[in-house]
Amino acid sequence: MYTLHYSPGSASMLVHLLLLEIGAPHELRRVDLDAGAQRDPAYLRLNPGGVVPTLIVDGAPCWETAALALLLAERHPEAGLAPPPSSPARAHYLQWMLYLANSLQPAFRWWFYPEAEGAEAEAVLAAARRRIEAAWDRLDAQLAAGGPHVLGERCSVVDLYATMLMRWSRKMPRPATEWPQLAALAGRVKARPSWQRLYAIEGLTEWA
Ligand SMILES: N[C@@H](CCC(=O)N[C@@H](CS)C(=O)NCC(=O)O)C(=O)O
Repeated sequence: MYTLHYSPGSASMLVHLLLLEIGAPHELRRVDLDAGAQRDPAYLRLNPGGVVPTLIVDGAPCWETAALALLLAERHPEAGLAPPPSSPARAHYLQWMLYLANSLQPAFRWWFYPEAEGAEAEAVLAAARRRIEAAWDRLDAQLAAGGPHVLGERCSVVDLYATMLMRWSRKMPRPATEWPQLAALAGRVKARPSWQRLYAIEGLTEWA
């Protein structure tokens, strides 16, 4: 049994999607980010960064979205959401997971939380936008060369991760869906029962 501390539509979405894909028994605990519940001392004891997600695994709190996604795929290989360690696709799987985690997701953090004012904030937002759009260029090219999923024929954690991040761009000047291959990938992921169940459970409506 896992327990996921989550907030609708946030980074916890990937972990929630994976729990649904895998069919792993889990409980959900909503963290009200608008009310600042992520900074409650009790929550900070679980996640000292004061962010979601936190996943309780065998009684221990674990955090960092990408790490949780890698962990779930590893603990539940029967779900077939990651190439096995011995497979030739493994290197590219890790490469794209780390690219999304290190290059793309942090740029969204700057976009949503520039931690600056005035002209400095404008500069942070412009840099974040450049970084995000460069990532869409790279992912779109990968899909054009070897799609329909990022790793080829089979849907993997990478596609779910990329689609969560694409969703975050929906109100940006150039949302990810302006890139044709990315729009096609988003359509495929959104058609999955896990995506639709997550929308119902988290009460999401935008970008359905
Ligand atoms: N690197 C962390 C970032 C998580 C993160 O930034 N979560 C956001 C929601 S998408 C959050 O909890 N924000 C609340 C806050 O910063 O106060 C991860 O991937 O888990």
